[in-house]
Amino acid sequence: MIPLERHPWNTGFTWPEHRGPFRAVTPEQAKAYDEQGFFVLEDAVDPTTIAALDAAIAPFDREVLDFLHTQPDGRFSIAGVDTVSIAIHVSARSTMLADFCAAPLFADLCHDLIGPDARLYWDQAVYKRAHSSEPVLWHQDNGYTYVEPQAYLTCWVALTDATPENGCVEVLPGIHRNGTVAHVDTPIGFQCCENPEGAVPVPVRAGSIVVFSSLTPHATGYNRTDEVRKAYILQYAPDGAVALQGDPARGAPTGRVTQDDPRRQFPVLVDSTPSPGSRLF
Ligand SMILES: O=C(O)CCC(=O)C(=O)O
Repeated sequence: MIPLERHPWNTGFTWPEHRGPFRAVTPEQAKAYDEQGFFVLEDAVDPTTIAALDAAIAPFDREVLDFLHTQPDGRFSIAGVDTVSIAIHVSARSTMLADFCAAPLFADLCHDLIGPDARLYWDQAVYKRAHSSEPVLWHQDNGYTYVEPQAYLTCWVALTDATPENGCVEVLPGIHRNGTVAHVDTPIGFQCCENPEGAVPVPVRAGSIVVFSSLTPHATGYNRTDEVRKAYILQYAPDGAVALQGDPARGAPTGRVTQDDPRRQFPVLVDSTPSPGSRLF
């Protein structure tokens, strides 16, 4: 295993093993999640729903592209008209997307991999533009915003086929078990390693979901094709999760913000019961 440096705020982490009983995952998938930090739910979302997601996200992606076109060089943070467009918190603006995020499949995944009480923590559509000019660098999701508990759940829903040619997810197995590692802040995003040995490309068909931990280092390469590669990314955290504020290079966190914004961080599982009705708009 690559000896990546620990994040300064990561002291005393123990990976929570998943022992069941399970509702959505097989024992083999739970084992893969525990040992490798990821697995794939093949063809989990039907083509009609994928088309509906694509249609629901389209105006938000258009809005992001219009905004990026007003920015110097068409760029804002890691996004750019010639690289990747990222539409965040779209479930707060679409009943269809909110319902999708609260669907029984995700409530059951939360039950299996998060615990009895879970909320949507974050959702975003990430569209890698045709012939994109940059990769998404190797990072853990918890390397961007440091959340506690550190281990939350990312579901990368492929809206188009994702291949090595158009920038599918690549993961680095095993690292997740040590918790959050140190990241450097580069002009094109946070980075925890470069060209790591043992990286695994995860090509998937549209409708499949790459399920991985917030602690699983991952990256996506260039899109070398003529078509946009589309993904809708849903993240779930235990109820009561907090985001730590501050600069890890400058010492201890300066604040803790509970992740329970009712507009976009609604409960999906309450006391092990799916809770789509508890969304607020
Ligand atoms: O979908 C992508 O290209 C990368 C997305 C990603 O790594 C993320 O949102 O953390």
